[in-house]
Amino acid sequence: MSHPIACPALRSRITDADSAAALIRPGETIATSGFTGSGYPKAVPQALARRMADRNAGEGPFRVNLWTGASTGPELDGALAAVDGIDQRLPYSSDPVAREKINRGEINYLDMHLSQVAPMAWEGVLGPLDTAIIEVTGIREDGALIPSSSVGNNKSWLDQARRVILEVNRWQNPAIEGMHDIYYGTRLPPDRVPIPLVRPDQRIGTPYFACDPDKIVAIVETDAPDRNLPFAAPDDTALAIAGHIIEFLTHEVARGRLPAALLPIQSGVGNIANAVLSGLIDAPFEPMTAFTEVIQDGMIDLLDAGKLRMASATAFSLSPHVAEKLNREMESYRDRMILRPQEMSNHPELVRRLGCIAMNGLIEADIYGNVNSTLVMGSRIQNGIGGSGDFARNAYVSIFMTPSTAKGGKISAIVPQVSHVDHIMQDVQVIVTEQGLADLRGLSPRQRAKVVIDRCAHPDYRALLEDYLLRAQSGSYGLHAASLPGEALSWHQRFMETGTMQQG
Ligand code: 0RQ
Repeated sequence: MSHPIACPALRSRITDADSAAALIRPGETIATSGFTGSGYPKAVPQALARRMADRNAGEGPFRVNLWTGASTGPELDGALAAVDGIDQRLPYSSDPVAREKINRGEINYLDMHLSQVAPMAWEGVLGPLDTAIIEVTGIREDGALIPSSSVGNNKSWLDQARRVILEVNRWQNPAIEGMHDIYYGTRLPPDRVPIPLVRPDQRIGTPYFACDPDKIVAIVETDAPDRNLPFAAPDDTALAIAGHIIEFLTHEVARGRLPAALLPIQSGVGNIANAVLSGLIDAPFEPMTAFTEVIQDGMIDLLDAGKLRMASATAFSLSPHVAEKLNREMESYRDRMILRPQEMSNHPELVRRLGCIAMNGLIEADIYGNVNSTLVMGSRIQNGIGGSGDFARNAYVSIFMTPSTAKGGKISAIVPQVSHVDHIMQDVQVIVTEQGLADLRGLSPRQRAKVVIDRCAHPDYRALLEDYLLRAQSGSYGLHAASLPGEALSWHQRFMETGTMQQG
């Protein structure tokens, strides 16, 4: 395809970003492409932010509701948040400017399970959708849209929006065409039927989005890479965590509880998750598959090493140099990757059926194995629950990993009681820190507490946790999961008052 916009009828809608952004009115709900910093629109949101800034200086506030797939890039979340342009935001955001405004109570942030966003939008409970702004790689002659480096909720946004603005990004290699699998078989109950996917490498849809051409009001051409932060090189902590997980998986294979090639792996966001993937290169498992949400650098390494046969996800989440390499060599990767709508990549039915090995990060875990992934000190949003809940509850093995301390040792990641619960103890089977791995399967809360403290807590906090548990086990209202409510969150209180969870 020589010109990325091959559909003659749609070429007449090509315009500039300012004209496209001028179609959006204050108070609208806009839904965009974009998932973990890939495939988000880059020009129209910045033009919209300029309009908002102008209007804020004159006529008064210009804000919109912003729905996406997950996190986007500084040109979208960052630009709109900086001009106070976001009223409501869903479902996952990691932008530092937006985070600050959410935590100041200036943005209404709906932190939702990523698999549930599209179905809830279809139910109508989120309200009507005015404008979809979707990045695509190209438009075929018949009007079908070639997706970009993420799929996210694009299919649903294109279907539901009253009008559609497309950004056609020439930066994306046209060889990406054919990588995507867009399933159009979803329905609301009572018409919902089983999803016919039984292997991670299976295609059940079409490579393209369909969109009513009458709804497409503007097409803007861009030529810009996704902007993602590079992953940090794995440090000793990340390497130790990776080592514990690989030892555990090796043991599970030896016991006959996992096949030699493992089950499809899911890996969360962040440096530790990426380090674990890199660590799998030297592990004996092959050929692995991935049924996950994002494809990070570590997965590309595994594909390159021949350890990973294929990866199914909804988006890339790559360091800039790896994104460039992938884009350059797209032809050689295309048939080993499938990008699906996030409703499919994270679908509980599929995660359960395929038996994923889920590996996600956490903020803090308590001695019983309840996990907080989202709220620092119980109130300050970090990013959001993302897909961690979609996978954790339904996985074959649900692993959570973290350094045992944060903020230079001033915070223990293992606490008497989590200050907020995202994943209840029933959804948390294994906890790993650089100190060790706690396999909590088959253990009661009393047994869990001992294993979590012994294996996962940092030595600086171990004695404090043992002391708490001992006293709780004599002074608690019940002894099933002993707790001292007046003291359980005192570590957090101490941190907020003194800057450390350590005792004076
Ligand atoms: O803050 O950046 O200011 O230094 O949290 O922590 O240790 O770099 O870890 O990058 O793996 O992220 C849970 C946030 C971990 C991530 C979380 C502070 C710490 C640092 C990041 P700074 P690290 P990671 C599917 C899976 C939810 C979504 C999910 C996440 C920052 O994994 O967002 O799992 N998970 N999705 O200092 C205070 C603590 C802390 C703490 C860490 N106990 N107290 N601050 N931090 N622990 C993929 C998707 O859904 C898209």
